[in-house]
Amino acid sequence: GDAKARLGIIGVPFSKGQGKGGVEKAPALLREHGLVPLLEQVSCGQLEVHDYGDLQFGVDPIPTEAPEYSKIKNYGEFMGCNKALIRKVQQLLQENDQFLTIGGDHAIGFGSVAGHLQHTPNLSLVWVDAHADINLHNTSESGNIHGMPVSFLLKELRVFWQHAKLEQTAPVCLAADQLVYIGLRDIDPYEAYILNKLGIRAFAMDSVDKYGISKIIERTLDSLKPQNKIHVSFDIDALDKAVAPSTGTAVCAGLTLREGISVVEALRDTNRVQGIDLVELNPSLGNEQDVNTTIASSLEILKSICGYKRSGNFANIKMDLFET
Ligand code: 4U7
Ligand code: MN
Ligand code: MN
Ligand code: MN
Repeated sequence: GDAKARLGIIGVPFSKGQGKGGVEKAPALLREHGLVPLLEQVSCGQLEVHDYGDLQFGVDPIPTEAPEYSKIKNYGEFMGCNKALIRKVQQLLQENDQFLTIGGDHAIGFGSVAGHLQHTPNLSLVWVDAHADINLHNTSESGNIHGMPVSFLLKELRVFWQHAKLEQTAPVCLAADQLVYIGLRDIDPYEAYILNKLGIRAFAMDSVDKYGISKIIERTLDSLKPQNKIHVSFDIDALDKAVAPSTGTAVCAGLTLREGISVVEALRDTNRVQGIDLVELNPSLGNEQDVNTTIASSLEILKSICGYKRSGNFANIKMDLFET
């Protein structure tokens, strides 16, 4: 119909999931670079963008009955922020057709997806990242919780987070067969074990090289239940360092910008993408040119998810040049 679709945006200036400051500045910076009008333009007026500003959040207590949780850095900050985000995402989905969460580090992937699941239990998750972010408190070498959000989401891994009281915070889980990874190239040994044990579809960069991105996209779409909505969690470090240098855990030999765009275009064209995260852009890292390059790549990815067509778009023009 003629009704415009509504996109709600929430900034989440959270940086405690890892050790490097600066990632909390990304939401304000992307707004300064015209994020909102840009997304309205690319959709040729078919998308109404509503910016909800930045999330406000506090700190949760660390469960005293689980001393091992103090090994995780900033667990209380993580839970405080994600509880607020879980509530906010449900509000965004009540008031909009789609939502975009701008990080912040990837620790917020937990709250963004958990809030989405709460509104829409029939959900598939595409995690575009150099990393699997599926560590448990007892497998993480770094203790950085931005390397763990996926493990809080999966039904099969709930047993490892007994003291997190996830049945209260995030009662709806994701099933491992509705998770697909694209872009992986830095997986910790225990993460590899978990992926293997749960049979999770993980298209690492060697698969991208072997089969080409279009085959990977095809296989990704094949594995998502057709009746499900889709959440795309895009860690900017999925992209190659050449196009996304300003990020906290950059890894060489990543997706080209074109491969990243192809992935999100294909997902967008399903018309089932309901939630999006863009995380890990850190403007305090690298020189001015690095920062500008990473901002530009982030905006290209978001443009494409929100409807920009490289092949051109005349769907919404009013005038017929050829009428007689
Ligand atoms: B990101 C790491 F050890 N796996 O757990 C860890 F390699 O959100 C990296 O994808 C995590 O950027 C990266 O600390 C988290 C490490
Ligand atoms: Mn709704
Ligand atoms: Mn990540
Ligand atoms: Mn990453």
